[in-house]
Amino acid sequence: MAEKYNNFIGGEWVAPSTGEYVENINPANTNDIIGLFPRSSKEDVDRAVDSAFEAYKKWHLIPAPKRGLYLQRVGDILTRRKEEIARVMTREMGKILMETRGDVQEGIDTAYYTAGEGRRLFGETVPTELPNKFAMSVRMPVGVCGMITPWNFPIAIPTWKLFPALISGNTCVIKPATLTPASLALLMEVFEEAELPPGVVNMVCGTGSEVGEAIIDNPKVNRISFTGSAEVGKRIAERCGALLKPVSLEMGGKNAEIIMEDANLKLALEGALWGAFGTTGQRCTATSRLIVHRDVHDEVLKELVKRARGLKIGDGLDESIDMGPMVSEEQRKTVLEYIEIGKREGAKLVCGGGALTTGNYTRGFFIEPTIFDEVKPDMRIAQEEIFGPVLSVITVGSLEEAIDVLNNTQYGLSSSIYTRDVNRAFRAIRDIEAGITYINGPTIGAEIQLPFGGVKDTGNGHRESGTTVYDFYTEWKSVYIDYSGRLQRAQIDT
Ligand code: UN1
Repeated sequence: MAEKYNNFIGGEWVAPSTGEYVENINPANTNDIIGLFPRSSKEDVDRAVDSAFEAYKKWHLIPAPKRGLYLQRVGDILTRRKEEIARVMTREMGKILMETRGDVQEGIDTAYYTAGEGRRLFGETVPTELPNKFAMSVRMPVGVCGMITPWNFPIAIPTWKLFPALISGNTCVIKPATLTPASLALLMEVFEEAELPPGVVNMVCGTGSEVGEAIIDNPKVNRISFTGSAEVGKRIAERCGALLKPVSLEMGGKNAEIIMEDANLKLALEGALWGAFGTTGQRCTATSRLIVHRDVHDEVLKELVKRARGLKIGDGLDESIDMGPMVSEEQRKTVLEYIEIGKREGAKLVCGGGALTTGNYTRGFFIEPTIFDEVKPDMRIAQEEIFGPVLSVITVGSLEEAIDVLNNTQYGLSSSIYTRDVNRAFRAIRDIEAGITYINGPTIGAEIQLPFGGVKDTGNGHRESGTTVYDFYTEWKSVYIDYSGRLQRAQIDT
C-alpha cells in the first residue's frame, strides 16, 4: 500500500475533508507509486486560508530581516536535503537528476537571495514642496496570498512565489500541480524543520477546478499568483478581474533560437539541443523554434539530427540518461497529436516523431526527440505551444527576417540569438519582443536575480524573481510627515 500524504494546514498534516486520495505515479515507470495525495475540497481551502489569515496577524509584525532568518534556514535545509528532494522530484515528474538538482538549487538560490532582501525592501524618500515636511514611500504587506503552481518546476516555481511573499510579511496558501505534490510536500517539511510559525505557509492538494477555484474565490485571499497554460490563465484573470483581485500570470511561450551565419555553430548547436530537449521540452522557456540562416542551414541540421538521435532516453534516476519521459500519458498524447499536425501541414520530419513503447520503455511515457525541417512561420507547429521535445526549424535569409519570424507569435517569453557580430546582437536586444533575450546562450536557464516573465500572451505585465516581484507582493504606502506645527496646504498658493 502506497504511503498516504496529507495537506499541510496550520503547521499540521491534515487529512482532506473529502477522505479522498489520488495516486501519484512515476512517469518513467507506472508500477512505481510515489504516494497517495489528497483530493481536497473548498472546505480544506477555507480552513487553510483561515489559518493563514490568523498567522498573518503576528507574521507581518516580525521585522523583515528576522523573517529573512527563517528563509536563510530554509535555504540551509534545502541544501542539506537537495539530493533527497531531487530524487523524489525525478520519480514524480520524470526530468533527469541533473535537472531536478538544478530545480532544487534554484529554490536554494531564491531562499538566500530573498533572505537578503529582508534588509532592503527599499522605498523612496523624496523632497516635499513645503517647508518642515518629510515624504517617503514604504512597502506594505498585503495579507494572504494564493499560489497555483505547475508540474514542470515543482520546487523552483513555488519558491519564486512563496519566498518573496513571505519576506514581504504575507502568509500563503499554495496548491501544487496534481502531478507533482510530493516535491511540494517535502518543501513543507523543510518549513516545518525551519520552525516557520504554524499557518504562515499552507499547502492544499487537489484539482484546479476544486482547490484552485476555492483559493481564488476566497475573500480573505488578496493576491493570486499562477503559472500554467494561457488557456487557464485567461480564465483566472477573468475571475480575478470580477473580484478586483490582483493576479500575476506566467503562461506559455513559443521561444526561438536564431542562428546567424556568423555564429559559433558548435556553441549554437549545443544551445539548441539543451534548449529544445532539456526537461523533455517541458519548460515554458524551451526552444521550440530554431530560426537558421540559409547559409548554415544544411550544416546545422545535419549535426543537430545526429546529436538528437544520440540522446539517451530513459528513467531520469539513471545518471547516464539525457532525456526523461513526458510527465503524463495525456501530455504525450498532446505532443504526438502536434507531430501529426506538423506532418499534415507539410513540414518535413527529419528526426524522431514517435512514442517509445517497447523494451525498457513499456512502462513510461517516453517519446523521441523530434525535429521538423522546412517549417513555415505560420504553421500551427510554429505558432502553438507544444510543451514537448519537438523542434521546428525555419530557414531565413537575414537578421531582419529572423527577428520578424521570431516575433510572429502570440507569446513573448524567452529568445536567443547566436552571432559574433555585436551590432546584430544589440539590434536583436532592441527588436525582439520577449521578456528574456540571451546572446550566445540557449533560451533556458534564467537566473533568479533578474525579473522572469514575458510580454504579449505570456503574461499580464508582472514579473517573478529579481527585485521587481515585490511590486506584486506589497502595496505602496506614501507617507507625509509635517513637522511645521501648522496647517500647510499643498498646491494652494499663499
Ligand atoms: C519554466 O520553464 O517554467 O529559465 C521555468 C529557466 C528556468 C526556469 C524555467 N530557470 O529555464
